[in-house]
Amino acid sequence: MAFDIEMIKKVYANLPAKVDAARKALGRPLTLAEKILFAHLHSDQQLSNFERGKSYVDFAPDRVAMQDATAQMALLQFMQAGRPKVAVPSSVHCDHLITARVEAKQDLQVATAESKEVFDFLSSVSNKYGIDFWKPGAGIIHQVVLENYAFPGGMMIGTDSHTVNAGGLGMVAIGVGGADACDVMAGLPWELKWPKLIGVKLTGKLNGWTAPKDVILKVAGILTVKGGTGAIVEYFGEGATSMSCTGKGTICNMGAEIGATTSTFAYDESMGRYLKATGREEVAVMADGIKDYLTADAEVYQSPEKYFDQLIEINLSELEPHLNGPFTPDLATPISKMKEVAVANGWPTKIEVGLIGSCTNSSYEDISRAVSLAKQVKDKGLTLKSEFTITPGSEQVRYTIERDGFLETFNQIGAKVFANACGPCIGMWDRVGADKKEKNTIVHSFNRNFAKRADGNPNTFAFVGSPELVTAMAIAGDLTFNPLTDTLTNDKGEKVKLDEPNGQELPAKGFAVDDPGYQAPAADGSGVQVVVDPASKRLQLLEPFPAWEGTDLKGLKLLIKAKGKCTTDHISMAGPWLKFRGHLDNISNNMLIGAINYFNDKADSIKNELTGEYGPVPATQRAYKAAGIGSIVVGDENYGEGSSREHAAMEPRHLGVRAILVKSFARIHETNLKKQGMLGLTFNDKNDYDKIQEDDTVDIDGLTSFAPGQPLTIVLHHKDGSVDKISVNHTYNQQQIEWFKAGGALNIIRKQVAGK
Ligand code: MIC
Ligand code: SF4
Repeated sequence: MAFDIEMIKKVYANLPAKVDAARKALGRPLTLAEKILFAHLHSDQQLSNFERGKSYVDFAPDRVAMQDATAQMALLQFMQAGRPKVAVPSSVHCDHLITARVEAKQDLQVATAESKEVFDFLSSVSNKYGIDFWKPGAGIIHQVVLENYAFPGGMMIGTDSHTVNAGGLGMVAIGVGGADACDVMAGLPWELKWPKLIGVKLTGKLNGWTAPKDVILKVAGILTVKGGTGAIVEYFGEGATSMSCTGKGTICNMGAEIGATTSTFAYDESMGRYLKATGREEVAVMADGIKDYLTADAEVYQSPEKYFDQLIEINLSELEPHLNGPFTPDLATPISKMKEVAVANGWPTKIEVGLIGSCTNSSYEDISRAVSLAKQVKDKGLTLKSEFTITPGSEQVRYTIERDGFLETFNQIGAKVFANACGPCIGMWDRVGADKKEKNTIVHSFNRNFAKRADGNPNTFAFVGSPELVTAMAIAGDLTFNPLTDTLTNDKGEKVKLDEPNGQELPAKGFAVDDPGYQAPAADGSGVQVVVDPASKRLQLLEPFPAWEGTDLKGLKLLIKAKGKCTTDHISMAGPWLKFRGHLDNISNNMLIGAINYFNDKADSIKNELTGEYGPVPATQRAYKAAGIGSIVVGDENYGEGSSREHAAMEPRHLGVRAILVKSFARIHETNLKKQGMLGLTFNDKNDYDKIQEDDTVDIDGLTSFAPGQPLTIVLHHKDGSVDKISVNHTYNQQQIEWFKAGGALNIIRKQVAGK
């Protein structure tokens, strides 16, 4: 049965007329992404020929998805909005708070006890406000969404950057911070800058060792972690239609790693098959009925260069398997070059662990292809050289692969099956020996590989590849092994080659599941009490942030000038800190502890200008706050890349940082800052980054006439008495300026609701 079928019917009933109106207004054929965007304009938003990368536009998304680690803040904010029920279908998924330690069952029991307070909170808030709740063990948000909620042509936002996964089923699905989710659940429009469009034409057909993952690994290599910023990536061509729906999901999922707003594919037979296999034939039939509207107009794919801002072409028949890494997902190396590159760079070549699964790569097809390699271990007299783990994406996938004997095959070669949860992908991996910080290599089929991400060890070199390649590499235990050409030695001393992986797109016997872990909300939740213990270490009700004082900001201290990559993991680390995601004051103790101080190249060691001593970032900022002094954070390119977590914006806000000044921002983080009433500024001249000195006192001028498109001025008072004035830009529109003035967007919603 499909969830919220009435909502989907309504979307499909209105979509064609909206698309036709947009085509007429623009007077040209439309891409798929444009069709979905135009079909979801908010009712108060006038249709116009929006300027890509410039116009702010209001949308009405069809649904909201949240995962446990971000849902806490999203729902704490929603509770303040004063609405009785969510305005659009919404769901909460418990997946990030489960540590992978021993194996699924035991780990799940421990996590359920450890985070009981948080799960109970999420369950009761969901129950009260009409939100679908997926219990711990049900699966990872994006896989559960793909199996149950995603539908072609729909628009969804989710409080996780990999929400984009649903593009595999033809959606425009976008990762946001909790405050955005809160707005949409409260029935308000959702604002996004009209995106640029990148077209990726896939010719040829995947074959042999190459998998959908290699498409996105290749694209990441081409576009880098910034290259998709502000754009929707639309994949098309014969290579797209010949690929499975879940494979498309993998490609869209990792589009987050190139900073893309989202990625999507046109509705095709693979999506129809997937919808049917997951019990949603009704949706497939409806989509078939309007299928011309769920793909671009024919002219677009015939002459894509006319309609996309950038065009990339990849021939799948020639595409090689890739491994991307270490430490960044865009460092792409084709497997045939890995030996040379690894040796030249001195990367440790012994593979300690291979990990498959996660929200990115745990489809039935992925697992069946990986198992076809695992089978060869016994058949060919080999032994598995690395440790090997599997993290299924959902209970439905886990149950089905168990039924079909795949888990048994993995068990036979000594693999470990972890819970259906994020686990090692988000640092919830209690890896034995990681605390020794030894240099070592792991390969995985997840999407991110920033330093410390999986096991907290900064010396773990993590490489990202397809599940089948990861399996082969784990069998060989060697990063220089190329399964396409190299042989392994078996127990008889013979040289053997691994056969190419093969698998099934969908289970021949259909999917099955005993208990999917779903909990429906109460029909009338008004009587449900949500209790937050004031003494709790894990949950804390939110206090409104103070409004802007109405003056320019004078005498700010430089908190930190961050050097190089500063992702949301550097700003608000995950792993052990995930447990404080519902407690703003406690989680603020991790603020920027991973960022590298430009002046001493150390993490979490900055000069306290009041004492002249070096100390941790959070404690220093708390000292400034106690003294009533504001501060400013300076950063490099693509600051805040890597996730949707709004804690990275709320923590500085809570601790009294007034502005973040960087060379450039990642999209979600910039919006999160604005929503929380922070100033997010960029250097007009990037070289001015070099003018910032450690002992500077900083003024921000121009705020009393803060207006869209008007630069602000930053005055740097250096210690030697000299002064530098620099011009800084911002992208605030009028509405966002109001958020800043009110001290945060939520303060405005709260007033609106109170006024009613
Ligand atoms: C991630 O993959 O980094 C996460 C953990 O899923 C984050 C969300 C979070 O930090 O809770 C994301 O991608 O947005
Ligand atoms: Fe979870 Fe990793 Fe997917 Fe994020 S990327 S949702 S942490 S599995």
